[in-house]
Amino acid sequence: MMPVNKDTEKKAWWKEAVIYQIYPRSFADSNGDGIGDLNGIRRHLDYLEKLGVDVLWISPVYKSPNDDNGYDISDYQDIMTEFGTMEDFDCLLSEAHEHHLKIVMDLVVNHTSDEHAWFVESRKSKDNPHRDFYIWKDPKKAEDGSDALLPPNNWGSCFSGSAWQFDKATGMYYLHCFSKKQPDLNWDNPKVRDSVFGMMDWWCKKGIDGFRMDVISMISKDPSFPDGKVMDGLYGDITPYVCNGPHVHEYLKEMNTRVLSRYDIMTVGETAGVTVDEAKKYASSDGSELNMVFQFEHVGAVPGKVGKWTDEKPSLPVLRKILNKWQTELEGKAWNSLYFGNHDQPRSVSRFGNDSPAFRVISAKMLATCLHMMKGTPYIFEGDELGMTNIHFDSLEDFRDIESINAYHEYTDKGLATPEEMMRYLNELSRDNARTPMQWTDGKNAGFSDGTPWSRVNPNYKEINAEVELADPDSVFFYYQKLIRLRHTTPVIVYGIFRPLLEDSNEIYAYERTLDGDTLTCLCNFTDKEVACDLCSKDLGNELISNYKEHVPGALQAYETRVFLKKN
Ligand code: TEU
Ligand code: CA
Repeated sequence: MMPVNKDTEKKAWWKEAVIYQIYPRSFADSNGDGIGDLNGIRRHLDYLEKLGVDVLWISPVYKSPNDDNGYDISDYQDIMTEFGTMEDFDCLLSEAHEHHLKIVMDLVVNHTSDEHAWFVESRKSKDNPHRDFYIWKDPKKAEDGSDALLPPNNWGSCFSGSAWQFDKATGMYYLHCFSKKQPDLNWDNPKVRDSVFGMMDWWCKKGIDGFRMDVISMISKDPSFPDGKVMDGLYGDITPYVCNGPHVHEYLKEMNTRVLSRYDIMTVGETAGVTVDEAKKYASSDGSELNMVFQFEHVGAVPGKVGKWTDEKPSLPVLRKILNKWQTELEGKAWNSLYFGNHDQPRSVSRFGNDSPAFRVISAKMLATCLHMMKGTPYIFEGDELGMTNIHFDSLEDFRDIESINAYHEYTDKGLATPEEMMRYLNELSRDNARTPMQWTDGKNAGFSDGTPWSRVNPNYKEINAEVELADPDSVFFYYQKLIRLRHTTPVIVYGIFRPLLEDSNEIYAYERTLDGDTLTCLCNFTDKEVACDLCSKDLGNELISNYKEHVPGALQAYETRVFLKKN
């Protein structure tokens, strides 16, 4: 393929940016109620500007009963009580801009809360003007002739149980792909699209800088609502019938025309079930839908023992095959997002690196390098810049996440996993691992709150916290700062073509990037052993960054990464 130089590849600020995800509930508590809030974020804008990131993606801050920690919205144009007020938000937005930080909001419009006014109306009667804002179906008759009322099909919710909830008032079921307090909106109804687009425009007029779109690949369902393949002997798999549905691209093109294209904003779709071919549509470089999408193949690389749940870690060959596919097959057609962690995933150093005291720092730096030297927009999840790790809970009572708690009960009640197995799986994969309070200092509650934190602080906050890392030039924090600076000053990192190297190695992830005759080479040892590396002995140019000061000729030390740049 002809090397694409940065002039032919359309340049854009969101291609050159580094995004930092904030989960407000866990970031910083300003009023001592144990829950993070908007004013807590405002207190740390200097920290975020020092790190060097360009954009803050803030998980939902809208009014919500918090059945799913804000991903169940009851008023899109008001702020959740625990997080503060709209005035607090307006201050955060203007102060972020003063700190050269853009703000991207989390748009959750596949579903609302069941406490949203639209749903309160919709469930009142079959002829309510808002009835068709949601997906209502008649019960199915039992095959045994009894008068038992059954759900319209066998679909299972992502949060366990049936995806259908019977509503006595009108004797019908409504669809909820997530919790029963998260009824799915009916995007086939133009009034839903009008209402959503109007709300989006209202936020854009406030001056926000973009949207992360929650499960946006699920907004168009298969109209026949067929039974799915039964999983674990429980419920039907909804993925083929709710992801990448018949009208999803039509609706996103409409969203683009009516809202997105009118503002200089960035958009990233969280596209559960997306394939490379679908991503070429969602994130097409023709700009007709979104700028980029999150894919889930690498974080879901290990098949679950029950559902998604396992304590097995992905191998390097499996991880590399997936990431290389996304790097090479989107080239010139669509833009990648790059992430290892977020509020739904375990901590990346625990999942993909090695969080033991001997290797946590070195492997966190290696993982970050492997990701940040790739082509696409990198996302940093709060605390990953410190090398924060999974927490270990001994009791189910310590967990807070609806997905984890429901899964534990469903799989143990049905005898599909023992309590011990489920506790192992939860400690490996639970979303609570990412939602422990941000570790700011080695003081009370890691400096997160003066009150009792809503979720337990990781006991390792004494060693792992922002304060100690800001005093250590060799910390993970300053390593991330250097990676971000490199991206801001080295065009080949942003626009260079990706080419895999050493594709058969079980230990080393290697690739190169080329642009206008510049060649960057990235080498990452994913193991805790020194491994031979002939590539290291070649003339690859100047070393841009490494997580070791001393090197072994012809080898990579445990979790060693080295990046070289050979200028044209
Ligand atoms: O997540 C969508 C999604 O697919 C989740 O099921 C996620 O992949 C899974 O939890 C990983 O194991 C989005 C939000 O990111 C998540 O926080 C919400 O709970 C969910 O949608 C519903 O809004
Ligand atoms: Ca608070």
